[in-house]
Amino acid sequence: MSYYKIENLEQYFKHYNKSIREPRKFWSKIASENFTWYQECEKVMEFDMSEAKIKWFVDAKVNIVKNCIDRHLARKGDKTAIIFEPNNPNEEAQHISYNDLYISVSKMSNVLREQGIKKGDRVCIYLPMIPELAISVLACARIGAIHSVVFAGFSASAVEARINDSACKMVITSDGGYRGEKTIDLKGIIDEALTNCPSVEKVLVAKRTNAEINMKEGRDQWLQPLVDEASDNSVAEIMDAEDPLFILYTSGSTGKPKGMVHTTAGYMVYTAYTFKNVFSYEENDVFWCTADIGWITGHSYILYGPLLNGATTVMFEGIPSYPDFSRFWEIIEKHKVTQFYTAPTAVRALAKEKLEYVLKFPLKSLKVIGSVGEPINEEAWHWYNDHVGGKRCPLVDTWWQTETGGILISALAFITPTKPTYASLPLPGIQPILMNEKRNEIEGNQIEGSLCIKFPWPGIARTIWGDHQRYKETYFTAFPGKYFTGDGALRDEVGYYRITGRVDDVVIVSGHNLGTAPIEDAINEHPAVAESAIVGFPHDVKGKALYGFVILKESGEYRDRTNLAKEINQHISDHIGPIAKLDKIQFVSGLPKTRSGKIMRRILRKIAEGDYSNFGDTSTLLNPEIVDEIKEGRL
Ligand code: 6R9
Repeated sequence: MSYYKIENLEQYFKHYNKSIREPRKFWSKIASENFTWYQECEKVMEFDMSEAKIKWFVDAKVNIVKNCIDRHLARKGDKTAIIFEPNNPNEEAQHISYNDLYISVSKMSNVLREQGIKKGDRVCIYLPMIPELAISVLACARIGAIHSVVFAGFSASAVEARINDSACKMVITSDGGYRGEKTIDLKGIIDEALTNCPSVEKVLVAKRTNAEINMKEGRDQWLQPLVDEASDNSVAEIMDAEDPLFILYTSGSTGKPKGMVHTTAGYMVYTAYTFKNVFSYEENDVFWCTADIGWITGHSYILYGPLLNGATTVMFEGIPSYPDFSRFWEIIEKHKVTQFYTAPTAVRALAKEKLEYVLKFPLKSLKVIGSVGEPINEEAWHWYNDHVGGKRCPLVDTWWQTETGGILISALAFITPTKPTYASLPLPGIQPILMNEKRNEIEGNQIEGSLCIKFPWPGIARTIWGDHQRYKETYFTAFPGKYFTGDGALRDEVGYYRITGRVDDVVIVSGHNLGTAPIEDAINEHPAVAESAIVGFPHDVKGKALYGFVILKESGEYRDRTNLAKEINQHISDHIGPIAKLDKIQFVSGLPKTRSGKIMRRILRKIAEGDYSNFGDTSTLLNPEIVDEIKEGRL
């Protein structure tokens, strides 16, 4: 019996039980039957959760790109691997076949080698959603270089911090990027970032907007001439199962971003398996995930998961509102998309517009629709299900994280009955548990608690780049020996999970994880600011928006508060990126703090929400009087 594809609900339970009783047998069979290995593993797994040490497919040898591309060539070399849909609908879409992709990636990998990149070197990729982005990622993986894709909406100082954290040797960027009607000066941002990045030796620049840019002699080169010259014969590097594949940064509870490290074999097996089962991908389907490859969703479900399954995957450069609000639906129609995977924030934004935008298109090609990034509220769920899915496509609400590599809790299309706002059941291999405040597991159903996972799965991140101690402390110490997700969840009467949101200092704005600490650090650097605290509050499109409480320095120099608020937002935009701007800023004379000096954010959250009903226990506050002041001054 093969475990790779689950065919029905009964089989799901069977596979699930097998994966829990005999995880090693379960995953080794999947790994061995569905991938090409230079050498299979000696031992399926090894772990010590209290030390946060996890290994999968120990001593196996593999190259993920051989599995994404080379092994498909004999049977489907002419099949489209990537459909590139440009920002401007009048520019022709590109259909990149598996043969084309093989050649482009091979050439690019030789360019990297010629420029001195070797196995284990870090390469920062700061590109818009153009084919060069996919090709660069895969070229790194082909030669064993560790890619660190930085979302091309991050500011110079955010890129700089990420480049320096992992000492990248090279940056791959472009002369610019298109975003709706705007163009973005990516090379200018890189130039600014690189004034302070000693590790970077080379910058390769793809052409996209033909903008005038500076090329620094000895450092910067145009990519295309190098690719034209390069050979398309590139031997893939033989990688150890646990060699790092990539680093991807995510926000944390301190100002420093966490470079999550994913390794080769476990990530490969897990993304391929989850892609196949959650979306029920069949040959000839056209899969479209609207995320950016700068986020984990793009890594796992635009590139690796689909390509590992020999699928056709759509890569869209633009935004849902350009040239108008029907762009997504037009693209589905144009490319006959069968699986569509997007974020609740996009659904809510589109649901606000006239219904004609979506009703104009029959969307008959669609078979499955998916949601990811944050909890999907009931209203958005129904709008998406009724108007996009036509009430006939299963809506899979997929819960997972940068750290988990792939989807952990989700319905499987056509198999698991869906329930609005519920991610539903864990995938095989995943053992979710809910913990109470006393740090004990709460058993049974109809309960709510902090969501932990009690046994490793192949796709889990292995460490934080350069800081294993932080990895251990962030994920494995709150509930010793368990992986703590940072999310709260409830389990209903039949065992379905509903994710209720973050229980830590991360706010999800339009599907982007924003740690409050780095934003506070950025605000506090403004010369007028003494201290600040950020919380999330409900927003009908973004899900959550940011509310900042700011204490000014005494000097009194800054009397024009409207301007000051603008300056603070500009400061955030420069330090982190426009996504982290505050929707509301309230100037206060103090913040509610405990005797140990911790800001009591739960009170600020309630004030930001306009809910003064129950502040809970405030007896540990050092300055309870401040609560009334803030409440009365609420904007
Ligand atoms: C894949 C991704 C992770 C956080 C996660 C949770 C939230 C993601 C969700 C969801 C409810 C879903 N989240 N999917 N919450 N339902 N279907 O988004 O990774 O950017 O690291 O964010 O996103 O709070 O902890 P990442």
